Amino acid sequence: MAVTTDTAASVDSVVRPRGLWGWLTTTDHKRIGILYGVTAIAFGVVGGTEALLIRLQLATPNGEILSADAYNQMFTMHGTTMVFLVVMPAAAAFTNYFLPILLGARDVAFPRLNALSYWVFVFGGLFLTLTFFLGGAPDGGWFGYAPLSTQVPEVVRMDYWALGLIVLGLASVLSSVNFITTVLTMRAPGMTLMRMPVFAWMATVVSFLLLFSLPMITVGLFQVFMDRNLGTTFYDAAMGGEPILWQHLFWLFGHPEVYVLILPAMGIVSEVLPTFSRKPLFGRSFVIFSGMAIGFMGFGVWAHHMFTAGLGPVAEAAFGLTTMFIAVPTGVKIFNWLGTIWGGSLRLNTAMLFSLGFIFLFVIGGLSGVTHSIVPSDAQQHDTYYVVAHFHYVLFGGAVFGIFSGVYYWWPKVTGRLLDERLGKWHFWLMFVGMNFTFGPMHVLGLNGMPRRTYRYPEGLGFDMWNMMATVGAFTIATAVLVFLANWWRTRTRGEIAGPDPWDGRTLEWSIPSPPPEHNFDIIPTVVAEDDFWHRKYVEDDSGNPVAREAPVESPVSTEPIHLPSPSYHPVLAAFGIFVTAIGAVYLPWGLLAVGTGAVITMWGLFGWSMESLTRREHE
Ligand code: HEM
Ligand SMILES: [Cu+2]
Repeated sequence: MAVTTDTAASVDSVVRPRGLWGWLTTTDHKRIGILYGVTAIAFGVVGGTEALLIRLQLATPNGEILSADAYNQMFTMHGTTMVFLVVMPAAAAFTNYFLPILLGARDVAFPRLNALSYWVFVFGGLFLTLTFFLGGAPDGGWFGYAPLSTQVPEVVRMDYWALGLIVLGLASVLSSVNFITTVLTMRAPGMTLMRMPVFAWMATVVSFLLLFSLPMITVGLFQVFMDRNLGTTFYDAAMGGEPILWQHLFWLFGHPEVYVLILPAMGIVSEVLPTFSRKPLFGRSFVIFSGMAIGFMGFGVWAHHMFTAGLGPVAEAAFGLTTMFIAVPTGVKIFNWLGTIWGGSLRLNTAMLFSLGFIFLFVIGGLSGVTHSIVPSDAQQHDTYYVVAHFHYVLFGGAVFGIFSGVYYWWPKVTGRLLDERLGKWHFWLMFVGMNFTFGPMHVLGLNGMPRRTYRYPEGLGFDMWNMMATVGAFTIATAVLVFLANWWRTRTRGEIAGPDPWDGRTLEWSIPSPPPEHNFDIIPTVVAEDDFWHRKYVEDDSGNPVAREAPVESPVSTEPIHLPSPSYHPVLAAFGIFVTAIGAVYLPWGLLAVGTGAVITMWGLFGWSMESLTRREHE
């Protein structure tokens, strides 16, 4: 390999606790990334089980598995869980682990803030899930429309929902600030913005999206909470309030959010395709700029979720048009990916298959999305299974397939071992077939008029066969997930040992050992080109084909001491305080005691945190 790794660099002598305490107090971005990933998988099992229960209930007419009330909880928690507790943290796992490495940095800009955002996220997720055991889970749908979210204040379900999302939003704001600062200040010498890997770019766009969209829903959620508990009437039409206001605030966040879910997957695919096509990404700057364009335009299309709310012809025409336009940068990316594969020498391993599956499924989801931008068709499709088909092609076929592509691609870097390819291919094909069986028929169901969020349907409407197919598909997906978990289990001990660069990669993470040492780089690399690591290994011959360098470029060996952030329990403590505060807020007025206690714990955490930094950072 190209870079010397026998470490002459000495890491400074902060004592690092082992075991559970080590994980609780870690400030290492790689460990935090692993925590995010494992947590996302755990919540994925929860959200997937909810989906299976939904599908069992709908498998046959007049389903008897769930009551109407239980069904409402299931789809609400399924949607909320999948969006906020599975896909977002899975993306955060990759960003935490790889953003610093891709930039040639030793950590994120604010390591303890990073830990705080993880712990706030975990407690927010627990808080939301806790309600299953406290008299019922949220049941107002993942977009919590008023009055569904504001009525019945004596039942606490939607209080948990509103406060849970506020807490989760806080976690996302914290990590967004951290990632943006990291990108702006921590890049290795020579790593210009345009030389940043596309995944790092997409993570940056996502961070800005979150930073600008979360304040809107946070305000909206506080108003939901106040309407429920403090006698305000923001969303109460009978008292002069306006339920449509909630829809605006929700979708001003909610539409950018769908790009928060999909852009990381697009970033992953943009790393995987070049590696396994043995070609640089085609039209790299177009991929980056179209990602930014999607980010900007994502804020201008929110009302396409509200065409049936009666916004009037001008607004409907305007939002229909912006929605059609946003398909353009998306299409640009697809052509760039196809251009990357075109004429490449493809290696069809599991990571690559998931990326190709992503392109295929995402195109289907994108096209059905364009049909929603046509207002009269949307009026027909709205709240039918056609919409459910659309967003699952994007979220499952797109986001989840992209994430699995990243899992197979980066697993050897994180664990030092390769996932088994034979099991991986089983995983891919079962998931690909299952996904199409599950969500393909939903297009037909929707066009035939089956409404979404309905817990039962009578016989003889032409729904029966398609629903059965969808349920069989869902269990096929579940089988695929089991194959993946088995692969993970097997790989722990029997997986093939991966060298530092198992795929002949292009970017900096492949220049360091697998798994990387705590300090990532012995010497911070100096970057001279896009895909810098590739150019250290290859030169081009006269016809532009890569030829391996005879003597790979060696990095010098460092003797400088390396400072790493010290472990700290203060982030967990502060996050726990926020959790206690939120629980107290659900049970006002006597919950005020817990609100106060939680606030004290949080302040204690933050105070200890600020004291500790002065004593430990001797090198800066
Ligand atoms: C095994 C995979 C999955 C199956 C079988 C499945 C199935 C379903 C079903 C049947 C519904 C109810 C539709 C309705 O009544 O409106 C639903 C809703 C939903 N699903 Fe999935 N889903 C799966 C994976 C995912 C993933 C990965 C996401 C990613 C973010 C997701 C996001 C949503 C959302 C946001 C809703 C809307 C919930 C609501 O109406 O409040 N699902 N899903
Ligand atoms: Cu939208």
